[in-house]
Amino acid sequence: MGVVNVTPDSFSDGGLWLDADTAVRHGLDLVEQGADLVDVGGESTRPGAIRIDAEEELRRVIPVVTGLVQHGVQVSVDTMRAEVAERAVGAGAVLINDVSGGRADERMTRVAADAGVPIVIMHWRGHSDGMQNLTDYDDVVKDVVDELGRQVDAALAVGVRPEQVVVDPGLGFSKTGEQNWTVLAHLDAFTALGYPLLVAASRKRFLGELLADADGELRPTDRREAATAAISTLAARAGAWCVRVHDPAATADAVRVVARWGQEEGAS
Ligand code: PMM
Repeated sequence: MGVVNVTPDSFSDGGLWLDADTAVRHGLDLVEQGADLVDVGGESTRPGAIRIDAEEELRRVIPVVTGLVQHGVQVSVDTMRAEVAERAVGAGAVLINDVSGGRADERMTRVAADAGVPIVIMHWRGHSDGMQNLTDYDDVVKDVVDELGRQVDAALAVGVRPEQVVVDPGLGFSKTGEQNWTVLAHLDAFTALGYPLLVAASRKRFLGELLADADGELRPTDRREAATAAISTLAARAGAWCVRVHDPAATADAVRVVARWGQEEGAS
């Protein structure tokens, strides 16, 4: 899954694809690089981000979804708003990616149930302006799996079918850098939920921290690609169905390597 953030303020590509034509061209470029899906979002979820209104989100997202669908691209919509999801699916989006996993807008799961498209249920404790104050866990893996399981149950209760569900641990959402690493090392606990797993580590701050220079200066976002590809490899190896990345070229190759490696193991 390649990412097109139609936002002025996303942490790694904010402001680059704000114009709809530029965003569509970028989406096509992601497909060229090997992305099977292009995730279009109009609202930044970076820590501390302030929400925009629905009208502005629709204005940013719908023309880009429409443009990419016209080019035959499989589009997912990254939104916490049922109205945006509904309009995007109407414009041809094939997947709803809700980072709040149905918790920000109570109508979201019903929209997904009615539309019949897959929905990403991400582990989520609260909006971006306060989420980094919500990082207390007794056991981060167990607690995140349990809470995510409850979010899935809530979606199923309003009519989302099990085969529509994709789960995501939500790296960086109400999680410290250390907690992200612990979650990544235990992806088996998430695949055990029995749904396809999406992992979105691309360029996130914890990679900048890992690769910081001797003065503690974080590695800039545009130089976190090799680390992102390494995580894509390990996540695919751990059974992830999808990895969400900003620059798919290296990741697309990495997942092919993992698939080929796995075939060999299956044959022996
Ligand atoms: N992270 C971001 C945005 N959308 N969607 C899913 N499913 N999982 C994530 O972890 C996730 C997401 C924030 O990153 P961005 O600003 O680079 O898009």
